Amino acid sequence: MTDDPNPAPNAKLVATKEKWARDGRLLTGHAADPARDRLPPGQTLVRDWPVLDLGSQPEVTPQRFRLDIDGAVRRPLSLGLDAFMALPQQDSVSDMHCVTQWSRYDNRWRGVAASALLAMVEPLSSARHVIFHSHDGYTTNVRLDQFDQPDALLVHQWDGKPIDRRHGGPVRVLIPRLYLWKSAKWIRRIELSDRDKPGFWEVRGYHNNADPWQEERYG
Ligand SMILES: Nc1nc2c(c(=O)[nH]1)N[C@H]1C(S)=C(S)[C@@H](COP(=O)(O)O)O[C@H]1N2
Ligand SMILES: [Mo]
Repeated sequence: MTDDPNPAPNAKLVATKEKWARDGRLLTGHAADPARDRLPPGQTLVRDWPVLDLGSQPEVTPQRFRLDIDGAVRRPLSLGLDAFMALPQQDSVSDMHCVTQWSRYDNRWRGVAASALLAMVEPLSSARHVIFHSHDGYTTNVRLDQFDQPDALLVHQWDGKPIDRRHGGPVRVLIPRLYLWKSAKWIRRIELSDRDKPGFWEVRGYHNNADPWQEERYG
């Protein structure tokens, strides 16, 4: 599923972020209402788009690209890049909120709606959770109802251009109403499950639910 050899995550970066979780860095103690407050508590607006990863940026060529959607589904799906691009496309504008503090407004995306992919695989009635698996060995988890939202997409364009390798191209997950660590870059596999499976940051002190307006940074 992942690149072989799978590079070890940057130990110093991981240790720093684990310490932030222990310290409760950036917590204001005030929840906010997304309908009134566009900027979640403790966040700072940026104009550029920072790059965050575990220390490797896998090269996923069009030939290597494959997206599997499997687990608790009636019709597992495995798509090459051409088949993925041939699916109905959706344009969307949304904000990004990273737990390390930055937010970026009005990102223009193009991709395939999560709801369209879910309709194709037909989740079993017992499916409650989604686990994303990426080419760099990264994993992250959300509830199925958090993924099955109109603004959740598998994106391949940002601002009218292909998403570059640093930002998880050719195809990454985008779930704009959760902290950005839930949006897996270099996506390889989407696993549906009856059971929750906390991912890379979720087992290292980061919140399972990750709602920025509730300051669900750590937990
Ligand atoms: N595969 C993969 N996806 C990932 C990560 C990662 O290290 N590997 N980092 C996460 C984190 S912590 C953040 S903040 C965002 C950063 O996305 P960006 O580099 O495009 O800003 O990607 C998320 N998705
Ligand atoms: Mo992050």
